[in-house]
Amino acid sequence: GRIVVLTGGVGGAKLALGLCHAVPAESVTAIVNTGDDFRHLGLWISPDLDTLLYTLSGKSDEERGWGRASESWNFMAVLRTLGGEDWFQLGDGDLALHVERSRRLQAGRTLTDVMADYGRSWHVAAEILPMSDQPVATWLDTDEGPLPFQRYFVERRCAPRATAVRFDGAEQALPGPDVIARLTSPDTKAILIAPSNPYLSIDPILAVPGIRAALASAVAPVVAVSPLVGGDAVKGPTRKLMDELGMPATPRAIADHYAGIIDALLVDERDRGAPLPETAHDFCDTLMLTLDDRLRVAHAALDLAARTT
Ligand code: FO1
Ligand code: CA
Repeated sequence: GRIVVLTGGVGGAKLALGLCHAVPAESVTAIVNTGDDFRHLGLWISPDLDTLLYTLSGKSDEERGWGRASESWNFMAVLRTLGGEDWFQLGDGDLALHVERSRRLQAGRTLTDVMADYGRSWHVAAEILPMSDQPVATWLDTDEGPLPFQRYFVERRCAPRATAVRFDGAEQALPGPDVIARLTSPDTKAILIAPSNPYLSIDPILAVPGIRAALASAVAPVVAVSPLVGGDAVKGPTRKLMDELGMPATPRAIADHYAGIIDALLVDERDRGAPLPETAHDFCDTLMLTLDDRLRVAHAALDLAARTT
């Protein structure tokens, strides 16, 4: 059977890699957030798709959490001497990916197509599906005004106070060509929601018309892995954002956020004492530092799914 995982950036890629070792990698489908995508220096950048591609092909920089390992930065260095925009770092190898993707998109190919080709080129057995081939852009309303995601996240380092998150273009977007089929196929044995930021990484996927309904009506059990470890986010602004949007950083709040979609929540064992979901849940050490950790979390999520059917 197929295992489907909804994912954003780093945390999701780690779980996806664990899944590819827990079950045959060719039976894994990742449905990936593209709300972080943006046009920069004339190029189309897809950070979450690329993080997954780099992770599953063994090319990711584990320490930095994005981009390629052993990257060189000549392009950025020269760009800086010309007074070019340097708030968003593009490594030389990474740049090749963006240039070639932009060329193919310009020539009329779809993002789904391009990512499938990239996966084949780099021998990634798992299927990497963009949530949509139409542009959807995550914006944050903040005390400094509205900011596009990368300006908020990278340039402003999440410093502005957020009041709302929006997904521009979501209403007009269609799910990627195979997205609904993978979610609703009788061959799909489990659907996982990665421990990515619910507001910034998973909500954009759910905002694409048809995806939320497909999850709610899916035959396969839907299990989310809580992004909280001991009441805090492992990385990124999850916790700060939850505070600002007035949501307590508890497993119960995560489960409530996914109400109507998930059948069970995998909770970090450090959060045993926190307010827990009233619905099905289980515990596991969800911190994913090593490949063994990723495998353990993947197995725990799949086990919980199997018990939830
Ligand atoms: N994150 C940063 O904090 N600074 C950067 O300069 C940066 C560049 C970058 C380039 C390509 C890419 O695929 C990702 C990049 N990221 C960078 C990470 C990325 O913007 C975010 O971490 C994700 O969008 C969040 O999921
Ligand atoms: Ca269901």
